[in-house]
Amino acid sequence: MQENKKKQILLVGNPNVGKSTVFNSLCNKKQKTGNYAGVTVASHSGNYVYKNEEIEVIDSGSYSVYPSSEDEAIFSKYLIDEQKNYAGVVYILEALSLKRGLLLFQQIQDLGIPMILVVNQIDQAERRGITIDIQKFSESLGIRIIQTNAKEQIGIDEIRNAVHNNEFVKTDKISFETPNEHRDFIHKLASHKGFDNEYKAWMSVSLGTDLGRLETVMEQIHDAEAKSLVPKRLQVQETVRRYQNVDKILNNVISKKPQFKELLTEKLDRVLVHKFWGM
Ligand SMILES: Nc1nc2c(ncn2[C@@H]2O[C@H](COP(=O)(O)OP(=O)(O)OP(=O)(O)O)[C@@H](O)[C@H]2O)c(=O)[nH]1
Ligand SMILES: [Mg+2]
Repeated sequence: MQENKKKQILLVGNPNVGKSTVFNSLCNKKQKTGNYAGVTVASHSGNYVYKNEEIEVIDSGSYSVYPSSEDEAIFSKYLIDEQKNYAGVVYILEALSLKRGLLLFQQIQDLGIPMILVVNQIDQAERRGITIDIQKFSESLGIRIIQTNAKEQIGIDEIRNAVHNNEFVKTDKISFETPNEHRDFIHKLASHKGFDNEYKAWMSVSLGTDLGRLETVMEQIHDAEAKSLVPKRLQVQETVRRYQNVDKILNNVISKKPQFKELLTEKLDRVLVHKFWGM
């Protein structure tokens, strides 16, 4: 992950969403991908040329904002501290698990990182009669959405085009609201540490000692509240709040057509509970 002239993009998303499949499709590679979580253990780098522009692609593999392994911690640091090295993140959502995917998406969005959003495995949603109102979805997230079936190369050129045109979007509206009881402290911390947004301050506290940040933060602040903050508890609090927010968005966006089997059951039910025929 060295600084160079090529435009660099990072593929990020939850396990098994199709990052490596998108990576292979973009770079015309035939590397093996698996259908179980954690197949990509270390980050992979590849290249492609589109309209005379050379793009370097990094497949982030497994990643979390709150890292639980060395690999994740290295990538996390790169994502936050080395923004000048890359053009943006291509974030992959899986059509069938939007809720889980949006959690990580909004965390990265709240860090002020420019992103392009992809909903992959749209064929799986169609197969199950699940409709995603892409227009509404896109409006509520404030970002354009590219739909792909990476296995069949559908939508891959749209990603290439969006990357070429630098359609990465950075929002300044943070979706995570600091809980009331911590607001004063987080506010103080953000200005003390010179964070350009409060979520970064929240995250530095929630990270605990992993990146050696908490000690320095707390030593400098001498705040009674700081000593009572438990990082893991803050992470849980954040997750709960974010899921409430994500649920609200998805309720207006996802609908499910009943499948043939379900329609049949419904018809049978109607016959069975009929006031004359049913008992
Ligand atoms: N039906 C369908 N399957 C897909 C699509 N994209 C990927 N897959 C399959 O989904 C599974 C996971 O894909 P990967 O590309 O390995 O996912 P990943 O995000 O790299 O997974 P990790 O590296 O383990 O986090 C594989 O079996 C792929 O063949 C798609 O658009 N449609
Ligand atoms: Mg992978």
